Amino acid sequence: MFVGRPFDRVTDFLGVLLEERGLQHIEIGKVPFTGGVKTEMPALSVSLARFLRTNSIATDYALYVEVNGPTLDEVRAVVMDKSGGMVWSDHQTTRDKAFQALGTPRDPMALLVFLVERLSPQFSLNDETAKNHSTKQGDAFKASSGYPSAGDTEPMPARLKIMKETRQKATLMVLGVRMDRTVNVTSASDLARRIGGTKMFQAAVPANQPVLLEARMAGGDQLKYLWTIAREFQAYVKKNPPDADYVLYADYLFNRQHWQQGGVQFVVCDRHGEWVVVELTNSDQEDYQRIKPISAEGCDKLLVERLSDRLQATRVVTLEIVKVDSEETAGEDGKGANAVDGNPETKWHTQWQAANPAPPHEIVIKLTPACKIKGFTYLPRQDGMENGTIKDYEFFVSNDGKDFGEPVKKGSFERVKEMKTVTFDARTCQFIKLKALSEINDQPWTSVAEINVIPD
Ligand SMILES: [Ca+2]
Repeated sequence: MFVGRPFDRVTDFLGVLLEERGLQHIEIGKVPFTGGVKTEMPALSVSLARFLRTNSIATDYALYVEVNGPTLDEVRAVVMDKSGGMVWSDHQTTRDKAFQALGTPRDPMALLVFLVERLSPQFSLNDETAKNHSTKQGDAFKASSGYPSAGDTEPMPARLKIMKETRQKATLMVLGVRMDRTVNVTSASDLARRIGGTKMFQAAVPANQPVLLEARMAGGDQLKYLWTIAREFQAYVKKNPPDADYVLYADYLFNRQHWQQGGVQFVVCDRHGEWVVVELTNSDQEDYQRIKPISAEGCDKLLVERLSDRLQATRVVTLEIVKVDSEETAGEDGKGANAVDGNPETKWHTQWQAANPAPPHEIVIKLTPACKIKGFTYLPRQDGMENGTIKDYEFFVSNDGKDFGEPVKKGSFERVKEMKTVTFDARTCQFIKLKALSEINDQPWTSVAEINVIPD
């Protein structure tokens, strides 16, 4: 028990130090006691005894500590029993050898460590008692500092395990994607669609009314920021039980010119508001460096990959265009990269304005990481036109991007707009190539809204 200024950081820290030495049943005083300042030790003791007799305490003993002077040249401590009987007192100043040994300038925290060393024998605290110390004060200290406590993070792996086991039947709802202090339905829907696309959860449904959290970054401390978001989101979910097994909140900070500046934070809670995944990623990390997010789409991609990693679900494969034999970039935005941007509205289209090169046309895509795939999907252009829609095709895989050998599959697509799924005996590869031999109306073009692979 300490009688100090309530919620004072120094008082809290002293509690943590004593707890770490093995002291049990520590409480921080709620009523401030300031009677000692500028009085002599005997007067301080009288005044503290009076305080204890008028303010009953929940513990057997009370500890009062002062660190005084502009250069912190004095430490005074008094331990009394709950009825005000003196147990121990200590008064250390710059005249004392042990105190001098602390050197200058003195740090208040170092003085507390010094005090705890002197106090430990009074409570029979030693290395043995320190071994099995409680973490209550430490947890409270961390929570008030904004960082997670062991009590916060320890149950999370068990919850994650449950989420892994039940995810095929579980629903996950995106309650908000916050960017630049705003949140909207479209970004939540986009992220939900991307998560749904990975088949990590049975369904990912967007909320109609996204939640705008208040948490703000302070002092550039991303970890603290993440946990501020986590706590605020948890409070929201507990107050507003969701119609889903899991809920997700994302927060993106990005700079469209400089990918290094930013961070992606996200929190997944179960329907009771308990944390399952609390994650951040920034330019110090491999996935961030690889994806280089400068847009909401990039941040979505990063988040989905992280979530997938945590679930150890079918790993999300990143597709990247290596080359296309032809692309129209003047008459429209028909660049090859549009075939793997995750957006069904954009497409790769071979050249049609200045020239109309004849098929076959081909697109080569790199997979990161190399993985075992058992098929691919082809989504034809989704607008009202058919130009470029593939009829006959050959599909190849390769480890080095040069030698593609014989096709692993060849066939003909039907004349429908729906996504086509082609499967074959699973192959490990790093590169794929789709070769379009003909177009459904025998025109010279090829177009692709999206290509994706089906991991084994
Ligand atoms: Ca596209």
